[in-house]
Amino acid sequence: MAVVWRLLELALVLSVCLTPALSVDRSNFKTCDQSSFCRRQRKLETGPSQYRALLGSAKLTADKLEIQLINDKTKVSLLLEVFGLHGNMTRIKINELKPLKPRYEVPDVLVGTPTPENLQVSGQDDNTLELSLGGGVNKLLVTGSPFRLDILSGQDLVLSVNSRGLLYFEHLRARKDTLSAKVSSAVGNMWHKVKNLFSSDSEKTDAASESDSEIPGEEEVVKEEENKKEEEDEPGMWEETFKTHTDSKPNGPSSLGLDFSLPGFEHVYGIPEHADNLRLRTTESTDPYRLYNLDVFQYELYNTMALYGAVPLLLAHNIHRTLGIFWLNAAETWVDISSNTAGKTLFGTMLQYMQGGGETPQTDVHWMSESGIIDVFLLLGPSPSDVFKQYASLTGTQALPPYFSLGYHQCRWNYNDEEDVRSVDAGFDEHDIPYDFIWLDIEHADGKRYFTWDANKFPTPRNMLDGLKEKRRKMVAIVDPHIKIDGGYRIHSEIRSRNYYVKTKDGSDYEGWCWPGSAAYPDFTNPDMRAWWSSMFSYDHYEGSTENLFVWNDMNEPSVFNGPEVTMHKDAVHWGEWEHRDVHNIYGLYVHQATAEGLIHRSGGKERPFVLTRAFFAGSQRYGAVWTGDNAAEWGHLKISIPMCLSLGLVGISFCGADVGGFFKNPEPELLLRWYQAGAYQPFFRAHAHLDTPRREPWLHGETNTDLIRTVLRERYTLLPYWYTLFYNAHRDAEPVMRPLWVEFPTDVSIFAMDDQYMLGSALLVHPVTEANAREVEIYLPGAGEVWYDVRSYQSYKAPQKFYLPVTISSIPVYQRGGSIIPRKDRPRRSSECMQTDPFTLYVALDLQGEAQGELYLDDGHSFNYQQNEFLYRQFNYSHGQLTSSSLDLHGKFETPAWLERVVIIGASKPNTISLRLSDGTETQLEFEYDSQTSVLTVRKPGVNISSDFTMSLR
Ligand code: NBV
Repeated sequence: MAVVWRLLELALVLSVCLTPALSVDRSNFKTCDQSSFCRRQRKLETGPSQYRALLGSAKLTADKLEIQLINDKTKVSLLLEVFGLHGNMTRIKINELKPLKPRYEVPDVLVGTPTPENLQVSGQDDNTLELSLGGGVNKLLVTGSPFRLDILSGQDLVLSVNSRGLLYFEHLRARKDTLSAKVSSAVGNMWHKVKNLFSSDSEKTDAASESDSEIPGEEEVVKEEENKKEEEDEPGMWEETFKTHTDSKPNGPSSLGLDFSLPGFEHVYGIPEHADNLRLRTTESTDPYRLYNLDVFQYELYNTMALYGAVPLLLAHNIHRTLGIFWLNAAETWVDISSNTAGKTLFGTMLQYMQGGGETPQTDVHWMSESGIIDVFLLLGPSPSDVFKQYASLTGTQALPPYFSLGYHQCRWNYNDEEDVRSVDAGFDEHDIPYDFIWLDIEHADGKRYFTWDANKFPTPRNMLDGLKEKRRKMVAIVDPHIKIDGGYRIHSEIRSRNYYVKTKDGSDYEGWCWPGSAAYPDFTNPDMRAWWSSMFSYDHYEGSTENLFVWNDMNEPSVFNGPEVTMHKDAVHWGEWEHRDVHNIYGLYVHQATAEGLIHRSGGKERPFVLTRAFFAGSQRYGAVWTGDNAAEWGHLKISIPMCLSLGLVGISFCGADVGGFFKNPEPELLLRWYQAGAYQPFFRAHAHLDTPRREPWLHGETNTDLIRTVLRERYTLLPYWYTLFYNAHRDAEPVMRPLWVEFPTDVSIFAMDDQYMLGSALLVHPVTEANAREVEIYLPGAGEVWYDVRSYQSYKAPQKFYLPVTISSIPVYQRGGSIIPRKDRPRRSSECMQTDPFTLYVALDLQGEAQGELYLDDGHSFNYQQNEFLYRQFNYSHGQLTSSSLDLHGKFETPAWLERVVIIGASKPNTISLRLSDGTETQLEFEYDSQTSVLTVRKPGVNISSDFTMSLR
């Protein structure tokens, strides 16, 4: 067996090494047509819905409206629940009125029960019920026949649900002509009985509580339901075969789908993860966007295929409004996007508009999931930041990362042994290049038994970690969720004896092939399993680990080499008897969560964790960082890292990065350099490389390149105070760190699809060079009446302005927005921790009115003490020749020796004198220099502690 496995491993590695051009083997992954529920749903035709809402059955309680829906063809009844939610949100749930057995409702994603808001009936006629939402700002119209929902804001139609009649709900049914049918129906009945035995009166299931229902007209409905006509079975409903794998589908068809129409919207975004542009394409002539966490070997660019993670949140934006549709379902999901302007040129659309003949542009979105229920949140904005806050109120915000995790990470598959680690670490010092983390991949562990060390290569892990600690640096080791089946491996034996593994449909432990050979998969959906896993990170369990060792979860889609589509069989069984089908997309989140909680736990709840994950779902932002998986050393992959991270930022996951240099293949020096230059301006900054590639540490590419990479890395480190402040704002207020231009300039239509440049916070615009041999780059600086400054030359540009910027190999086009203040630390050091008490410089970029504002957030950078107010949150304000520093949060108290060493005012005129006054009234005169060429005023040594209130006056 071991020999077979070695051969298989060799074949895998060779296939990686020998593949000349990179392209995914598409035949390994399903198309919509090969996924039977997608095929069934996609062939539905738009038109009047088959469903009727029985308005007579409406039951309005303080926080929700319930109405029964009936399918006029099949006579199957559904229950619609509509919730008005605080903060301009509406939730719609649709489930079967009487499912044969419970259907999965995604737990653990919502951070709490969303706060309800009163719904009131504000109008009614034979076929319509009008409800007021959000204190009357919005209205919800429920149309009985054909069933649809419309949300209006004032007189404007914002969004319609089921207006194209694609509501589809495959009710659970007994399989015809088989014994299993009788069994499953008996199981269903039994479930109702058992549930009623244990539930409180209010929770009793419909089957038992029919007679005392308060819903008028229900009797009539229930009778109709009894007459339900089963549709004919179609191929794939009860069994589905893909390549050599057969999905046994014991529950039969269970899919659901719903359409949403967005009048007035032409730009939609989100639903990562796909290697595609920021603006979602229409999918009329391609497959829908697929959300199904998959380990895709050598993924292709610009298509709708699923990748490692899935966040079912779609955003729509126009000049008046931003809105979101959050589809809370963890099963395989496909999203079709169509538009009535698709295929028309911009000119054609405009002409139609000007001639008055044009229909309103509209985007239609059709969601389809394989199982579960329909549970969808409509986030009504209206501004981009409202939508971010609304989504964060449901799923949480970005965890505040440890400060040092925003530094540079040096990774490769593999750093081979302790000596290798020592010499790479020393290389950084020899070449005077800062870095914070060195990473270990799968071979560091003993035979890929995670939580252990290879005794030959890493005999003294603690010494190695202590060596790094002395230099104030850290390490990350990989811990994957596939566990080697080996009786002598403690982790395996414990999981097995505790019965924590995912099961096959027949009840045995599910086994698959992965890196360690035959492996089993802990059931992370089980809270007890997660708690146990977390406890494995304590220092006594994870031998050789220390507080400067952090973790990386790879392969957590989960990746199963010999499974269908390289993942787990859908009929595998999880905790609570749920099928893998139901939980697939949330599995990776649970792995990440349990790991992050493990790191918190090992510190007694004191220290913030750093955990990187490849698979993710809605809510993963709460647990750490995400990277875009196995990209390639190709220019296209560098370019697409921008929209991929922007899309993640829009759905709450700000801590995103792509492997710098490209994972597969070998980057030429120019590509590697350009990638460093781009990566330095992306939130998670890690170089990584495939095991087969030549070494590529920063100093291996000639002196000039080493110098250039050093410059970039130092630039990253100077900006860490700004990055950290942005992460605090992401953590506190759900603001994406890396954001599309339209988030900052929401009415400039020309930038709605732009994804070769973006904003970092609201102050920096970045346009990395992503083309080979670039001589110039087309820059667009938005914002009527605004001004921008090149951060290196200080050249100013009035906006809006488009121009070609000549570039050299050292250029990284970055512009500071007039009106902003950016805190920096300009002294180069070995690592971010070495900079902790270093002084600050403020870069004040004046707008055309001579004003500017900015912020600085600061704390100890590693603990949770900030939650006890141990932080500083400063505001800087420049106006009328005065720079003031004050506290933005009076509760925050954090002591730091760091002082202000310089203030650089860009776009300034020359003053005669500059004085600094402290809050105790003391005043000092300051030295300064003025460069009339660039209009830059440099104020030397204000010398105040960064936490002091002060006023600096220019006269
Ligand atoms: O653990 C090995 C690699 C890892 O370096 C990479 O970052 C992951 O995305 N891992 C995938 C498994 C092998 C990929 C060919």
